[in-house]
Amino acid sequence: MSDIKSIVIIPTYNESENIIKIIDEVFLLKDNFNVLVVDDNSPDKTSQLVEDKIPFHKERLFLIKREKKLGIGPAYINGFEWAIKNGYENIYEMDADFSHNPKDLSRMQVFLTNNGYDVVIGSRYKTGVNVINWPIQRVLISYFASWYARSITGTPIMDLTSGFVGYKASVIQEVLKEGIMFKGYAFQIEMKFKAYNLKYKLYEIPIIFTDRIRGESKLNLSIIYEAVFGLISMKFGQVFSKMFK
Ligand SMILES: Nc1nc2c(ncn2[C@@H]2O[C@H](COP(=O)(O)OP(=O)(O)OP(=O)(O)O)[C@@H](O)[C@H]2O)c(=O)[nH]1
Ligand SMILES: [Mg+2]
Repeated sequence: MSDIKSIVIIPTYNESENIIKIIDEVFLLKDNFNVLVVDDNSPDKTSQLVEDKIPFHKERLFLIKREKKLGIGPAYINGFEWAIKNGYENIYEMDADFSHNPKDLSRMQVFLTNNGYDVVIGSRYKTGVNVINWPIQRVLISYFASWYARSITGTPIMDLTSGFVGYKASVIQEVLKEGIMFKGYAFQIEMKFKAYNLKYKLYEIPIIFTDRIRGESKLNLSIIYEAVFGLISMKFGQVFSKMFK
């Protein structure tokens, strides 16, 4: 069991079919992870399920309720600020839909705690393509997105869009100081890009990613546009700021 104060942040929008099961799986791990759910007023009452569970896991389970669906980026930023204020040292991001296997958190914890890394990424593309049940078009789009993000930003990470990541709190603090511009899943690229540019040590561990079985995807075109065009302007921003330093 690890003494490092660690928390898993799970953003949710309509995850009533998954949220209780995934919290239970995290609590079964030996590592003593706490859980913070950040819900954007899900119409399916995801937050009510969490509220009903909190009395059974006082001091381990927490909930932030936001007014409306404002994107995964701002949800995580709220969660990060809360986790830092409450003294967590290792802070994890994980989806609610079981695409990420909670058991991998224990493997990630080893790298973040004992092996001297600052950021540990659960990577679908570290060793080939480890994706289960995604239609081939989806795999190709995701793989291409990762290649595109790597080429534009110059960040040497195979799975830049991964949303299964552990950060040391100090990394998040420094990255937040730089400011985060993206709201959709480009947010995941931006976090890693900024941590890399701040010279933190990033490490990818291979994970097997499984498509969601329950609930619906929230991926839409505006999230994709933000990533495709936003990354170019983010990279330009970095190049210009270096020139005028
Ligand atoms: N709080 C909050 N959570 C969100 C929002 N959008 C997505 N999420 C959550 O973020 C996680 C990832 O979203 P998904 O819908 O699984 O997105 P995805 O993984 O790209 O798409 P699929 O796996 O194909 O369903 C899930 O836990 C969602 O419930 C949002 O606007 N606000
Ligand atoms: Mg998903």
